Amino acid sequence: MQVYRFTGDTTPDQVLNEAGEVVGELPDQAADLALKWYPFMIFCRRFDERAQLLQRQGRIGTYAPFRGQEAAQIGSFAVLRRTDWVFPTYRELAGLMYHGLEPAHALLKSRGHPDAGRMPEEFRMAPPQIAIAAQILHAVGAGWACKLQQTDDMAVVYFGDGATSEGDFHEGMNFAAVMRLPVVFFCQNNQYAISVPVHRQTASPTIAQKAVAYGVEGVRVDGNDVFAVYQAMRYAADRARRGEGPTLIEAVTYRLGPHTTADDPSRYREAADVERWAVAKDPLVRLRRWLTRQGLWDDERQAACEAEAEARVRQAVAEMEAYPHKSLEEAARHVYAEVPEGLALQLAERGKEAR
Ligand SMILES: Cc1ncc(C[n+]2csc(CCOP(=O)(O)OP(=O)(O)O)c2C)c(N)n1
Ligand SMILES: [Mg+2]
Repeated sequence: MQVYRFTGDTTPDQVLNEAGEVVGELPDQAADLALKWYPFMIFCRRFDERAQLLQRQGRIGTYAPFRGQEAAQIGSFAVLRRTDWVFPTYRELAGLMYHGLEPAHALLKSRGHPDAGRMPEEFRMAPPQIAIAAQILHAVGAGWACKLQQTDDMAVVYFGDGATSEGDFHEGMNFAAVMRLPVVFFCQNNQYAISVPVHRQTASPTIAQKAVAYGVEGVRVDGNDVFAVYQAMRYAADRARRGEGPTLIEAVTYRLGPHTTADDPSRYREAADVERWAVAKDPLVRLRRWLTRQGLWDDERQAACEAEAEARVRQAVAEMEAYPHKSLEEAARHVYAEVPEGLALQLAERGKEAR
């Protein structure tokens, strides 16, 4: 009797350990890459903290923090070309801004602004998906189009650990594998789907191993190690562009903030656990340690970089607040080609109230 049982190693790949020491293969031009990435990671961290405060001040609505996941996002987006198709969730703002989305635009979603979902035409970026895992099917379709058009572009879909319990994940993986499509399935395993921890989400020891059943390659990487993420994404992208089919990447990371500004994580997770990830495993701390060892970083640079990040965040907030408002009517018309009767009635009622 042949019994299929997982006997693999669950340790994620690393290039830098938590002390910032090299334990794997650094990419070429690692120093140049790190000097580009690290300041951007600082900017993203400040952006994220500020967005949460803006919500508390009532200046924006619900916001989903990505704090702790900067390396997973920036390390993977760094591999993408402008012509690749990107299908993000609501938690990928660091990656999207790295790809070129204006920070002010990135905040529009939390303002409920109709333009938030209108991604700039110079990118092949779908609007952030809220319905869990639905974008996986769109990405597979885009990957199929890339293949039919015989380009070497690819589609990359971002999703969380929770999304792997949805049917869309299984359908997407299966179809992409059978059709050998150029799709990278990038799962940020941030340990939680709102309050549900990953061990209650799946009985698999890893998410990466789910790839095996579909005939897809699976990679489990330390998502807080920007070099390791970059290497894994390069591997997957090279396979996709060479016509070798899809790869599932599981980036093991941690959501340092709440699920959204409407969530209180102290009700379902231990402060000590959060502290462990926030202190020992912070992706920014790890990269800074490596840069410092290389003699490429010091307190003075850090201070200058923080000041620059602060100025950039300030400017983004000012631009977001100066962005022209839309009327309720325009917001309704933006959603529907023809305003449905119920909504038309409500708009008419509101018009009467305003008079
Ligand atoms: C189809 C669907 N079901 C439920 C929800 C409610 N919901 C919003 S976020 C979320 C958790 C998703 O967790 P995960 O996929 O791990 O992504 P994360 O938020 O951790 O980035 C759920 C259940 C939804 N948006 N869509
Ligand atoms: Mg999650």
